[in-house]
Amino acid sequence: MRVITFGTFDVFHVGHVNILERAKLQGVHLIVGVSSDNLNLEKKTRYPIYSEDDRQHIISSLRCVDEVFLEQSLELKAEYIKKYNADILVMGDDWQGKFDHLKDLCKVIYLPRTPSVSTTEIIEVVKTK
Ligand code: C2G
Repeated sequence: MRVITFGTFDVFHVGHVNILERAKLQGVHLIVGVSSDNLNLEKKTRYPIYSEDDRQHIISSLRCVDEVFLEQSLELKAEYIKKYNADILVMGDDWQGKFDHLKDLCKVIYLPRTPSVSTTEIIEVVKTK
């Protein structure tokens, strides 16, 4: 089974490792769409701290990850699922229900987020030190 997941993975932290390792366990091949810098500007109205090249580099170095590509638009999930032949889409449960319309293309699974860790909080803590 081929698993696909998406995310920015900025200021990489343990919550990111946890979701990627658990995504991999759903199948045998894990494909990760790393959100582009421009997509983040649209979504979070700021550029990520780490560039899209560095974020892709970090994700592709992980043992649980088999393939990485740049996610250029949130609207292209169906195209990416088809292009990469994914059987399962995994997302964190902050996206619960948001991708149910893709269920006729592949299985959609939402996994619980790791509590008490987020990039936004890390940035805030570092700012005040
Ligand atoms: N995550 C997690 N636990 C945390 C923080 C993040 O499980 N404490 C998960 C999120 O649920 C997501 C993945 O890690 O599945 C990446 O998180 P983000 O980098 O915040 O990505 P996001 O903004 O959710 O982007 O096309 C979809 C979007 O690009 C997803």
